[in-house]
Amino acid sequence: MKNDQKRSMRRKCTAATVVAFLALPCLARTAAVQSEPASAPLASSTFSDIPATFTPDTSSFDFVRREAMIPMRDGVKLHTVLMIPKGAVRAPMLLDRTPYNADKILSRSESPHGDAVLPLAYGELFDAGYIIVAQDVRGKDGSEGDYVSTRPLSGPLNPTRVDHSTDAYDTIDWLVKNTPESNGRVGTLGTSYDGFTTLMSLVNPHPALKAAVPMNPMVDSWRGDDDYHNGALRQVGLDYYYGQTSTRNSSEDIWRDGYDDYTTMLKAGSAYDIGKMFGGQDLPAWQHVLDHPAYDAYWRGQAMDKILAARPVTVPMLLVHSLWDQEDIYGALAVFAALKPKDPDDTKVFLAIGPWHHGQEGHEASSLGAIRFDGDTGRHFRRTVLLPFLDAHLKDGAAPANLPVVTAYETGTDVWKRYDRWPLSCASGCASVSRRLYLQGGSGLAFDKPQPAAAAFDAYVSDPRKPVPYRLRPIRPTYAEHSTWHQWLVDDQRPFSDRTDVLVYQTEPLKAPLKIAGAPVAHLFASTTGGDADFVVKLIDVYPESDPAQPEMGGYQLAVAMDILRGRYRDDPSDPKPFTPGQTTRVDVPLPNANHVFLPGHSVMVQIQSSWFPLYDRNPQTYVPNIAYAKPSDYVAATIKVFHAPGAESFVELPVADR
Ligand code: PG9
Repeated sequence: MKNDQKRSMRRKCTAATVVAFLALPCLARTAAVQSEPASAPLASSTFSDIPATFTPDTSSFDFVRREAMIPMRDGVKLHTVLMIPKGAVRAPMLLDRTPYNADKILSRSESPHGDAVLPLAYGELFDAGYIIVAQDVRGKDGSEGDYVSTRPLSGPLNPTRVDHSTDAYDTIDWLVKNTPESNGRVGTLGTSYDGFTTLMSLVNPHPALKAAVPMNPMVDSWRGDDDYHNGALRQVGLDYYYGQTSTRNSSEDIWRDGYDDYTTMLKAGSAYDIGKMFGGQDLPAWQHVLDHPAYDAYWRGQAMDKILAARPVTVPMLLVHSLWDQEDIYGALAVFAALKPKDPDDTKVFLAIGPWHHGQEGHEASSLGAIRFDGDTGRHFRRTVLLPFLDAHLKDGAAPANLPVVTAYETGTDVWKRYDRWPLSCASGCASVSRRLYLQGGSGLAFDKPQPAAAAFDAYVSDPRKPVPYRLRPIRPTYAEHSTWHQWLVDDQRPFSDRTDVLVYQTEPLKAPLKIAGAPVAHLFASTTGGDADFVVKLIDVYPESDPAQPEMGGYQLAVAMDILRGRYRDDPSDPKPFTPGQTTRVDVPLPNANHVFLPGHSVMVQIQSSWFPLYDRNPQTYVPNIAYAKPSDYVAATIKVFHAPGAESFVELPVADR
């Protein structure tokens, strides 16, 4: 026992000697122990392997990690982590404000090297001399205060005097006054929610804010980002809100009994019923989503494109958009459309468009699902667009970035393009004019109007008891292990074209390339025997049956733009109204932007259906006040007709662009 005690003491001293100024007392104590008689008891206060203080030796590290609790104007302190290149002098700072745990974001691995500790993209920026700062937003993880998911600006939707705009301002103010290594210039950046906080930093920006990079930002969660798409509810949001808002540190994970979400959610019923299985009714953020099914003041008042358009554009920004963004496919381009007219001399608002899933620009990006690109497009973007943009605005005496207004990856041809505007095409009066691609009898699709003699419509039965899956089953929960949620937008659409409740129209193989650059819109003439209906439209590039270079891609059906519209909002997103059963009605379905070339030998396909489950909740097809609370008896099958007759010609307006 005594020998053990001595060994303990020796170990303790060995550890303590790591810190130079502890070395002497340690040796003295060792000597004292050795001179004591073997039987003398040791004082319990000295019997510990853990030194009173321990300072790791980080002298070989190439970074200094600093933590701060930064006070906001209401006294709440926000937990902030700074990763400073060792020896930095007049370095610019990049700030990411996040609900996803600043500590975790800035600790990819245990390493003495900043670029290994940081996520890939931040590591590259660190190597380029930036101080990387991450902050927990109020109410999450290490920060004090109350969390409100995508907290609205102070005003009618937020009774407090603090929001992400004031918190960004107060943080930047503190950073420039308390970071001696910095040059006093700050950039904000982040992806998704952090892209939203980046946009918020542009509302009454701090004078030291010199650049912003909102990547895949959440902008309007009703029109086309996380919660709804054109009024159709994205049920997968439940898992997100459960994880993010049931506890402060996101420690609670949602669970599943079954393996296939299609079965689980079909059995449960409405979106409210699904939430109730997990206590969703007690999560205010989820309930807010369910209780605002229409585009009311709640959503309009939070739409970041509208908020920013009402203010001057003073800070240069680089908006980043992913063409196959499974979460926020609407936001970045909506902000670009809203703000570009306020930047007549092209010095403030820039856009990058890549062939990515949500956030893929920050990672390795040479492919997405089965689709291969021309090299690592994420790296290309970060080196040739992101870094020059940030350097030009944040580094002392840096050269101008020489960026075009728009840097966009063209899918189909796999080349990067420089544009002076977005979209390239317009309705009329510009070089690239949009063209109508008409649905035809006999499953045809062509730029000519349908012949009067042909069948007037096609019909299908949409049955909410057998909704069309949004991807091949089994469908794993979005955030489950091995989920491939991130790539679902490039899934082969062939399995769905075989269903009797999916209409399919296809052109002949193309003889010349067909380029689109902008947002297609489907204009449908349709009727239903029900009181309400959803319309899903998919614009698809059908590959030739045989491709010797990539045989497995023979006949692949790659969606280049697809989306859903809840029919009750067809005329006014704020004012839903039922269908009159059997009456032909015009329904316009806006699709996400594409920058794509359909190559010769490929053909264009349009698929139309009335459910996309379980990503979107089922439309019961009986008109009820709020579909999220529909009762089992409300779900009825309906016959949907889509017309291609004179006077009721359904077509997709393609943003055709000159090549
Ligand atoms: N798309 C996620 C999100 C953003 C904003 C609100 C809710 C969810 C995200 O990836 O952060």
